[in-house]
Amino acid sequence: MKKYTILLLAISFLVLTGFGPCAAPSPVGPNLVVTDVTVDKDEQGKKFVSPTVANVGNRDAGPHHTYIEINEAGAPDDEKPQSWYPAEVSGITAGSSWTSVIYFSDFSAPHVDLDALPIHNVVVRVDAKNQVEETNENDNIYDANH
Ligand SMILES: [Ca+2]
Ligand SMILES: [Ca+2]
Repeated sequence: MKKYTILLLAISFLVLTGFGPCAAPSPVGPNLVVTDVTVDKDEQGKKFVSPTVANVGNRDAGPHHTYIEINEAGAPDDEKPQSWYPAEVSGITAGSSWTSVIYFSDFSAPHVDLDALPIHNVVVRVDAKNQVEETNENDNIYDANH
């Protein structure tokens, strides 16, 4: 009887520490993440931003919206967004990515002259309306100066 008690304790220990047969399987679902953001200008000197969003999950992601903001670098949080652009994305299959070129002139209601800014704070909010159920919802915001 004592032998079985020790065996049960050993199995319980393995299960609790994740080595047993009840270890959590890898999560199933799409996961959208921003993998690249570039800010550049074309031959006419018009500035644009080009975000890339990858689906690093193992299921396709359906239609969703990704919001892109451009702010003056160092602008206080309560003054953001100073300008924004809502991108409609039809979907991103598992393992592939979406990219777009958005001219600064297409951003809505800029409170600042975006083209004149020497440094731009670019914020990308992937799946901003949470239309896609992802395995990780905490890696959807990109925020950096360019
Ligand atoms: Ca995500
Ligand atoms: Ca989501």
